[in-house]
Amino acid sequence: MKTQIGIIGGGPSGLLLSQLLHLQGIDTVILEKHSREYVLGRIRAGVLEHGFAALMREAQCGERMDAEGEIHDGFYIAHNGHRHRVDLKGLTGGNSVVVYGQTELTKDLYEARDRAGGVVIHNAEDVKPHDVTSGNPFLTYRDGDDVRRVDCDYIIGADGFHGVSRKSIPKESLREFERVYPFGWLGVLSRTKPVSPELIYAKHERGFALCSLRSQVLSRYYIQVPLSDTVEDWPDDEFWEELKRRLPDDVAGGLVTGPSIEKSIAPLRSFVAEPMRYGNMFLAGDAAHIVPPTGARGLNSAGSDIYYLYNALLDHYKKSDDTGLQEYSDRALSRIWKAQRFSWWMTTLLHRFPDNIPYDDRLQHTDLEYLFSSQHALASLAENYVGLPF
Ligand code: RFL
Ligand code: PHB
Repeated sequence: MKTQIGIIGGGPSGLLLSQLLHLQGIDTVILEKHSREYVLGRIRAGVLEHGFAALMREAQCGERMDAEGEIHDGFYIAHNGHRHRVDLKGLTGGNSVVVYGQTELTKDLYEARDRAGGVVIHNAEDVKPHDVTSGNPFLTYRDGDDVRRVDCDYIIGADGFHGVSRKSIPKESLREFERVYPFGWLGVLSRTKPVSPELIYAKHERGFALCSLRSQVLSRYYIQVPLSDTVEDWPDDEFWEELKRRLPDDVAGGLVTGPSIEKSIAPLRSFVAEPMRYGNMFLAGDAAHIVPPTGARGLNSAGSDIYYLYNALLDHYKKSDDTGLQEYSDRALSRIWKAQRFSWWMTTLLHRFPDNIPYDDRLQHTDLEYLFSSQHALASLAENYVGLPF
């Protein structure tokens, strides 16, 4: 098989790039390790910055997002039994975020690829990039007993944190930066009315909690848990009791509980691999960087990579201009590091760190006090949360 762009990974990054390029007449093939059902079964992000939403519209995939997604002009931070609203719209001069699940967005992208006859090969085993530093790179994958080959101009590694693309780059050509946090998030999805129409990020001495949602009948809640905990340690009743303990009384009193329809634990990690290019292979999204979910930056950062990469590839094919491709890694990383800083800061601000000394606790408390006493500090939080410009 021959294509212009060979994409490893059929998650949001790979699908969005493929769809945007298709609309410009550029051909792609996506190799995805798992089945579509598996990819769509993962419950992940819920908050889209306005720039990501604009990219979905540009990809002609924004219709359902605009009809069913919710525009949120603010969210709450709770601590010491009280809630403070962060007025995103007021603080940023009119910007907001869209609450629309990654699952739905991925479904919309798959449907768009189907309608356009796009090639997405599922259950592609042993995907490998080859001759990446040559002018003729190619991918191979296994289909049963057959090994198949896809020749392309460029390879895009959009295969997530555990994918093969980053791992195929020689160690001496890549620098990795990492911080692992000593806790995870236990997430529960339930068919219940959300406790609050806007998200609540809650700091509590027992640990962080987040009240989020997918719609007015579908709630998503998270609590900070030790890394040693498993899903089996958290029957639904115990989860709801612990969540209530961590929320202000007036919020906990209004919490509607019900059976969980999904429950999982995600460890928290910050990670960046530099540069995001090796020869003619470009990394995008979680393949190159990970953030703890506290700042809702992960999928949105994948979106900014795709924006830079899409425009760079357009310049290459339409104008024979390779500046964008040459500068891709630097441009993407400049924004990525800002998302890293913000996610690290939100995580540090709101979680309970088991090894904190009393001095650290006082600083954490002061950080929050300062935030709600300064319009400048709040504006900085808000401009990062709605997404810095691409
Ligand atoms: P993905 O989604 O991991 O997709 C990668 C795809 O590549 C496939 N793959 C391979 N294919 C072929 N060969 C191989 N060897 C392969 N190895 C892997 C995988 O099967 C998969 O289909 O990466 P992508 O596309 O870069 O998208 C990134 C986002 O998924 C991620 O950043 C977000 O989900 C992070 N995130 C959030 N981001 C936000 O912007 N806002 C949020 O509110 C938010 N909440 C979250 C989150 C992530 C979470 N978890 C579980 C990590 C909440 C949670 C709990
Ligand atoms: C979610 O709804 O899954 C969600 C929302 C905000 C975050 C993280 C996750 O910061």
